[in-house]
Amino acid sequence: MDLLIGTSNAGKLGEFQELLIGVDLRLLSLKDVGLGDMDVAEDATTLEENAALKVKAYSQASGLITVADDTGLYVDALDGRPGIYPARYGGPGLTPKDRRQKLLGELQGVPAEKRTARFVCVIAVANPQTAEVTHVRGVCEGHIALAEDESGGGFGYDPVFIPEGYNATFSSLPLDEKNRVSHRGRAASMMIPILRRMADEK
Ligand code: ITT
Repeated sequence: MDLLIGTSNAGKLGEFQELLIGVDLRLLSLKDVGLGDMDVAEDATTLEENAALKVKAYSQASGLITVADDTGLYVDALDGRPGIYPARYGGPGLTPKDRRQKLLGELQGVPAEKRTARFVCVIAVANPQTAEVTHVRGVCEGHIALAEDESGGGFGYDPVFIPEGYNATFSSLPLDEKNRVSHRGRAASMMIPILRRMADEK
């Protein structure tokens, strides 16, 4: 079965490709199907609705079974900000590094034990034939580091997020290790049986 990975974020795409190794699917990216420039307005108020908006738009445009995710980052000391829209945190035109610096700046003076945070990832799958959308949700607890990890790995907020049980940020973990404990990895482990069933029914 062909499966379209509906994301324009290269970091997410790489993680999905690694997470789905060993599942008997032919993975396609938006670029592979000529939808590399397609933009979907994410204007809903929940991760589930935003994931559904993406997955429906990409599956209808491609005619393919599609997965997409919407991810939030919730920092307790900031009353849950960045929240559902971490890609927009700090305003338009910022780089991911600018947004991380903004987050560290807002947390200046907050001690390590009060920097608790969690990533929440909702993965949705849509079948264009039935228009059916199914969601799964994965959570990764952790805390925001005191400073940016300059090791260069990962994407987005990885250089400032330390998952529970680790002394290192997501940036410095090998991808298979991040995927074992991450929000996206946990959601994917629930999504894989659903994808296998869809492939069997094809
Ligand atoms: P798509 O909608 O095309 O998938 P996006 O980057 O806009 O790409 P989101 O709307 O889900 O995706 O935004 C999530 C933001 O949180 C974005 O800035 C990401 O860089 C960041 N993010 C998501 N997953 C992350 C992860 O596993 N580690 C670090 N940052 C992450």
